[in-house]
Amino acid sequence: MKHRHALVWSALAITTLTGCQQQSDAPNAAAAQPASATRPASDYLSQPLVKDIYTADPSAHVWDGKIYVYPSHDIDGPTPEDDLGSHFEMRDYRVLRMDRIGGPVTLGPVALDVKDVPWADKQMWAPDAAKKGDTYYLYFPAKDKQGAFRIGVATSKDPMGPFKAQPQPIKGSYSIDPAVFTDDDGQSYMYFGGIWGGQLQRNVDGVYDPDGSKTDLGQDDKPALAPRVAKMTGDMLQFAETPKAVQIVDEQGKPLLGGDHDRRFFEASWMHKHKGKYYFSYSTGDTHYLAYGIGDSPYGPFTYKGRILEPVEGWTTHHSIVEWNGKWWLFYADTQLSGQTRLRNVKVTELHYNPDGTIRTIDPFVTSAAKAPAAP
Ligand code: FUB
Repeated sequence: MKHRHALVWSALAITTLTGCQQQSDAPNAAAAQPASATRPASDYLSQPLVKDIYTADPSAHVWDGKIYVYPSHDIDGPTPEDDLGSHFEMRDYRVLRMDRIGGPVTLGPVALDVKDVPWADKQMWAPDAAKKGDTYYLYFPAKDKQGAFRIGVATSKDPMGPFKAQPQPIKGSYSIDPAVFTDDDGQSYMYFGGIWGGQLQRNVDGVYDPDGSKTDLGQDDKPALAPRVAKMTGDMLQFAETPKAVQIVDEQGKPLLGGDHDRRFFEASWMHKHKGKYYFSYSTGDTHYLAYGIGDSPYGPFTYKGRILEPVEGWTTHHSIVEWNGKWWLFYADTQLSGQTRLRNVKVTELHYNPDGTIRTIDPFVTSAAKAPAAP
């Protein structure tokens, strides 16, 4: 992938946060290329939740009053960067736990390793988790032995894991970035999909075409590729229906077009419910925004409403939104610790709604004006 922001920031590299380099246990991270902060810490709206490993794609949940974050575990592999994300070579997952936001973060041991997933070959990308009864479910995308992304599920009685994987991926699953939302009536839905390296465009009919497009449909004036949603079965292990397209439309009800890179879906689905409305949020990928739409049903359509987060440092942007202690929180990631797109770090900041239910756009950087002392 082209790495617009990281290229800019790496040119500015300064080394005020080398503590993370000493603490990091990311395999080969320090050896391959010394970690280095790219700006003063005070430039960033919030600070990394953990510095011992690199983490991204944070899916946060509140269970029994505690906050659990299920991130990707970034490592520094040998593969050069490309537009398919081949450099995201993650092999396992580790879970973060907090008793309160702003408090100490517990980093769990390996919760699931690719070597323990019979069908998976590589690239354990952005996961999510769910709870039903006393069982926790870890949902994760990975490439199978044929190079096609599928979505797997693993279970545990402990939210920190270890999780035991099902022997096969979810039947009929494809592409990446599962996000599982449970509605007030107890029904769970999985949202998923991602274009370019996420292969959604190679699964237009749910069948993987290894020779399909590397990017998208290549039709800028046609509706953009849509994320997918499917009801989950009662046991949370399979789709209860064939996945459907999730429509994201403009204020006139027209689907966003493939050429509308500032607004169209790229990857990183998330669903949350606020005051009875459904909020579908996602990354616009190559334009680096977190965007959202609002709808009246978990299936959509969702009317595009704007941006949640302006571009972070790093190519990717991926998030989750949860309510904790009466406030709403955005979990996201950037590359503050490393300056490298493949070595990210997760963060959290408060999210605010406007009186009309829209979300106030967040700037991940602190502006000079905001830093300046108030005039006497
Ligand atoms: O972390 C690997 C991939 O990068 C994720 O699956 C995407 O959402 C993007 O963050």
